[in-house]
Amino acid sequence: MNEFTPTPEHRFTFGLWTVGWQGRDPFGDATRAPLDPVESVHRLAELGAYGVTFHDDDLVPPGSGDEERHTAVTRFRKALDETGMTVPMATTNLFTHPAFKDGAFTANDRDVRRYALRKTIRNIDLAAELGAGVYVAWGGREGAESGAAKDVRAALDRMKEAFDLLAEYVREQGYDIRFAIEPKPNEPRGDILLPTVGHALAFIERLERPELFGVNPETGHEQMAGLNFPHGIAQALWAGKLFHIDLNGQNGAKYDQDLRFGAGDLRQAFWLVDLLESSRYAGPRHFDFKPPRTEDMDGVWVSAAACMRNYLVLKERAAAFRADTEVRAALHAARLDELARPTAEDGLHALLADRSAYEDFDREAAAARGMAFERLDQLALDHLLGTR
Ligand code: XLS
Ligand code: MN
Ligand code: MN
Repeated sequence: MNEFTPTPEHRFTFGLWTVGWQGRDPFGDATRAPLDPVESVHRLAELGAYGVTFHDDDLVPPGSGDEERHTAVTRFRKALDETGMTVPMATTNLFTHPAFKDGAFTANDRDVRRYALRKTIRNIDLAAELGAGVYVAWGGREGAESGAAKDVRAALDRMKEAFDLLAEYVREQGYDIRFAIEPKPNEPRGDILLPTVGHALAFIERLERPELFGVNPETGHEQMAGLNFPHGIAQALWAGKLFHIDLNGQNGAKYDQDLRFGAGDLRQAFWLVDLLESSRYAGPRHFDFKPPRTEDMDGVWVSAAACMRNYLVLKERAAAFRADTEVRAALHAARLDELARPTAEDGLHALLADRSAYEDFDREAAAARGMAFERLDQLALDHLLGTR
């Protein structure tokens, strides 16, 4: 045991669909056999995880009758009891069945929309039963490939209607559940609604009960849109809306790679861990990755263990960076403490009366001041590389 050994206190969680991914992609068949959720719970517990999450269909095979459903849930519960694993989050599969080809809450077909709501509500009951506090909603197929096919404003009305109904349901049942909307710019649709953290945050404010809604940003999804993930997370934290997070790895703007955490953009992963730890984000560190289809089952568990290890290594590296006295001096030289100070705490009238703010302001001197960011960033890189 050392500081890089995961334990349940670290609150690492995994989707059943992550380690359970069989490696089916648009060009190739499955490379791995199905994985029993009960085995996933045991293996992940042995690796030091805190919990698992699931789509309804990951746990209860689609098309199951009541008896099969009961058996699947009972076996799963037993595995949770035996291992002490938790279920902090659950979500709905509204994208695999062909009925969802044009979306779920925003499908043009009204009967599909009503079915999607009922399917979601059914799994919210199970989520509540298993003690989940967060319900994730990823709008996988809420989108379009062509312009006239989707009236985006009408679709957003339907999306709002769906979330308002779900919030009403949760309230009526007295469930202690909040929703986390997961943005993604594209894939499997050409364009998906609520494509980024920013779009989702703005949408939430239009809901009837915005306090019940936050975001579940995924590393690779923001990076697919060319965005800076730590910046998106910082804004979600700033808004009090980081209800959950999907950690993984991605190499820039391309298909959704879902690499293990730490693969892909390592520098963004470093700043992300620095941010989550320094902001004291209290939610689970949830991995939504796909062990590449090149791997056999041994490779799957290696990949899952590496997600947790990489998080802990980066946590140690970020703490070393923050504790370094030279870094503190560099932060001061880069005037981060000045950014933390309000711009006009003396008020509007004092600002207007302050000649040094405008009439006597030495613009050329300000322009000539270096920001000293390069020294600061090189110190960060040295810490990340382990050379400090
Ligand atoms: C797919 C999403 C999905 C959600 C849960 O890209 O990441 O796995 O996290 O439905
Ligand atoms: Mn993804
Ligand atoms: Mn995800």
